Order: sequence, then structure tokens, then C-alpha cells
Amino acid sequence: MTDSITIALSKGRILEETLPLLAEAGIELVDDVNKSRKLVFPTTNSHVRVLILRATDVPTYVQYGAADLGVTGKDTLMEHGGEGLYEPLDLNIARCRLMTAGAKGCPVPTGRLKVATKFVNLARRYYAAQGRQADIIKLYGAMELAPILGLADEIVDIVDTGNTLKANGLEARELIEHISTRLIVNRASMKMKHERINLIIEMMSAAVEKRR
Ligand code: PRT
Ligand code: MG
Repeated sequence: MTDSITIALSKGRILEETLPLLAEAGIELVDDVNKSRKLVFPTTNSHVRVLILRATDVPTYVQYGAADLGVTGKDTLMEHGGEGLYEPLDLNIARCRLMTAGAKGCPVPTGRLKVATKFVNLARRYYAAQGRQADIIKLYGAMELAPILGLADEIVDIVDTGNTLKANGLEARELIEHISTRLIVNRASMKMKHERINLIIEMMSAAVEKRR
């Protein structure tokens, strides 16, 4: 199927902002994603189908070539590691910051740090690069609870307005990375399906530029 393209999209908050960009590249879902229980969607472009996946699974599908293209947050991409992937386009949507945070007014302990996060690989790399010894504790959600309940000294999490931290008695400490949503491409697909994929990148890029 060298002329058909599969695009993996993240369900959740990124999806809503991604669909208009895809539409400007001539790719519109035939069904309403919010009403359908399908996982694979045909589109108005007969060569293109769309998968709706858990955000964290998108880089994996693209890495192994189960999808040619994907749309995912830079945070998810950094956590995955990015093997086998190109990242040709910043879609400039779902912008936020990846930060460390701790209980408000609580000094950062000087010795070994306990850090709760769902971004374990990323956190491990970050603290190592800072020369800080850290035990990383994997959580799947509600990271904000960890410092308050004494499970961890710090968390590594996404911050947008800062309201969630504030509402839970936390304060942001260090900025790890500015985050936005990226278009990613499987390396082999980029070679094999060069023409179709480049066209999609160019059209989405034009749609992104229009919004700047
Ligand atoms: O929900 P699930 O655990 O299945 O997956 P997910 O939470 O990773 O997916 P989703 O859809 O919530 O977010 C997908 C992507 O959106 C992330 O990977 C980021 O790239 C991007 N994004 C942008 C955000 C936010 N903004 C954001 N504010 N992801 C999460 N948040 C959360 C954050 O985790 C925290 O709980 O919102 C809260 C902070 O927001 P403020 O405004 O209170 O600071
Ligand atoms: Mg979520």
C-alpha cells in the first residue's frame, strides 16, 4: 500500500485543534469522531485514513510504521525518545510548559529527591543533566497530589495557566521545556511515500502559518 497514508491522531485536547489543520490539507473525517466508537476513520481523501489513539501510543504506532504520520505533544515525544521518527512540523497548538513543581513555600531538599511524574524517562534525563540525584516514581494521573501527601518532593508535569498547581497548594519551580504539538513521520514512510507525505506537510504548514 505504497500510495495510501495512515495518520495517527491523539484523542483528548489535541484532537479538536488538529482537525481544522488537517481539513486545510484536504483531509476531513467522514464521521463525527465525538459520536463514533470507531478507531479507524476514512477521510474525504480516499488515500488517507486516520487512527484515533491514546496520546502516549501515537509515537509508537509511527515508530513501527503502523502509521505513516502522527500528531503528538512534544512532551509525549520526549518521553518516548523519538527513535525512528522525523519531526518536520510544529503545529503550534496545545502550547504549554513542562515544569517541575513542589509544595508552596516548601524548600527544595538538598539531598536525594523524590519525584512523581508520568514522564519517567524525561524526568530521569532532566535530573541527571542537572546533576541531581532523584528517585522517580511513576504515576498515571493526579500528579498534583503527590507532594501534598508526602509521596514526593517534586512533580514533573504540564503547566498551562498554573491554576491546577495553585488549586492544590503547589508552585512551579523550574521550566524544563516549552511544549507544543508536533507532526511526526515514520522514517521509512518518508522515503517510500515521499510525494504524498511532503504534500501533506506543506499544506499543514501553510495552515499553521496562516494562524500565526
Ligand atoms: O488524559 P490522558 O491521561 O489519557 O492523556 P493526556 O492527559 O496526556 O492527554 P490530554 O488530551 O489531556 O493532553 C494531551 C496533550 O495536550 C499533552 O501531551 C500536552 O502536549 C498538551 N497539553 C496542553 C496539555 C495541557 N495543555 C494541559 N494543561 N496537557 C495536559 N494539561 C493538564 C496538566 O496535566 C494539568 O493537569 O492540565 C493541567 C494544567 O493546566 P493549568 O491550566 O491548570 O496549568
Ligand atoms: Mg488528560
